[in-house]
Amino acid sequence: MSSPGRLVAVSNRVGPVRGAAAAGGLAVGLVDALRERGGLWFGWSGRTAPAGRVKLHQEDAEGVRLATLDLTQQDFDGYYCGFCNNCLWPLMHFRIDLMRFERRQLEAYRRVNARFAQSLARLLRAGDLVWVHDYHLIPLAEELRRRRVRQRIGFFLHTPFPPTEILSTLPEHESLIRAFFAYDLVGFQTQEDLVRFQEHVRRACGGTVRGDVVTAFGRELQTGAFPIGIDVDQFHRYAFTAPGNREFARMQSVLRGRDQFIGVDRLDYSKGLLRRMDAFGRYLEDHPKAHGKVILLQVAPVSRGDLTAYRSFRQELDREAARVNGRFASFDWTPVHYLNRALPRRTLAGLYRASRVGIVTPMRDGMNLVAMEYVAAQDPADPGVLVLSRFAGAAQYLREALIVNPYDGEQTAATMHLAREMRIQERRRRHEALMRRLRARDVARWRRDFLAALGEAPAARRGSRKAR
Ligand code: GDG
Repeated sequence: MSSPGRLVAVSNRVGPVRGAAAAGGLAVGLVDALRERGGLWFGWSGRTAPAGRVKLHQEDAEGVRLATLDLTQQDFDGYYCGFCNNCLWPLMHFRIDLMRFERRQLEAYRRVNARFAQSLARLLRAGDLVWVHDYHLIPLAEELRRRRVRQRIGFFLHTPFPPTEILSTLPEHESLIRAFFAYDLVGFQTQEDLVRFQEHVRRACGGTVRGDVVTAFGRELQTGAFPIGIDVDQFHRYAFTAPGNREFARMQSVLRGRDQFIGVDRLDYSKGLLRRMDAFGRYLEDHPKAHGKVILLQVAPVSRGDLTAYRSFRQELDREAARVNGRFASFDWTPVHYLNRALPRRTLAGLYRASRVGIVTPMRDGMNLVAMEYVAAQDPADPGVLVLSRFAGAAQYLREALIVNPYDGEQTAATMHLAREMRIQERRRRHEALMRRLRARDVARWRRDFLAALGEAPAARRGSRKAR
């Protein structure tokens, strides 16, 4: 193959490029590749502007071009708050009880994707490889193709993909699924997600599946599972160098020999926070000897705080944390330490390291990077134990974690106990194995595998789209 073209990454939120590793999120996975190939990163500017004053902003940062577009308030409401986060997010996490569908919002979703495509199409060059991220932008390739973009376009879904019975509850789901077929490659977090997508196409769209090639709507689509990972060594360094190191030492002196359980999650109903809090209460109930000796530190920065579902969830969680504290606290011991602030990434690394048990119990999660960060931040000589929900994509890979069903409060509570009591030899054995798994599937491999598969997506299939 000739020298690779530019990488063009597209995601709802863009950047930062400087200090990307410390910022976390998608930037960790993308920035190196964008720098290497001299890339472009396109997305929403994070700002709203009146209709006539919506602008495309462009700047260069460390060899990467950032191009971001404003949204009108109406589009922000309909697209981001509406269809993306009030409809698609709950749907993708199997929460159709929380799903709110409005045609007006679907229209805003389509409109924003069309606007993105219109601006992006003008910035593309021949040979560019376009990589679109997540549920906000499913129709983007269709809109780009409409504007005669012929470059290879890949899509990666960061959330789970729901079963066909759940997906079919979304009015107009056919058009959403059809939109996937304008890509050259569609990637999922796990084999299970991939199979659910293929099953849906077979059962609901009359399509066929041969290996990883899915055919429907008169087109062939390459699909695959590309589990995302983290930069293992870098995160480990965060925990063992300043300021992570300092936070670790500070936490240890605060704990004074108490054991800490840690949870770190965006404040989102998919993360299982309510049931986790309840299971922790149950653990304390069942183990009076643990009173005064164990703390649950829950870091839960507010996310999508403007949405009603999130506001009421936050209130419920506040009550649940207060209930556990009210029931068990003594004048010199508060069992639940609950923060709604985001902490610097290096501080988090130090806190993970200081915690005997990592509690990662989402009800449903695409992958879950916190589980991996917790493992990477441990001291190999005296590592903590990871308790992990079977419904996180990460459970498919991190087999040596203590796997729980978060719907089973008794089991979760019993596993908290097991984790805390685990002997050093077993902790070391599990940790070593988990580190091997983390290294085998780190973020660099995720990126390499996806981009290689996209680069190899058969040209003939793209050519056959001319008929559209
Ligand atoms: C989506 C999918 C998939 C959290 N609190 C703070 C903070 N964080 C960081 C964590 C971690 C990241 O945010 C969260 O990643 P997750 O993977 O756990 O979850 P989502 O945000 O829901 O991510 C998920 C992921 O995309 C990647 O594909 O795994 O399934 O839902 O890195 O450390 N970071 C800082 N302060 C905090 O307080 N700095």
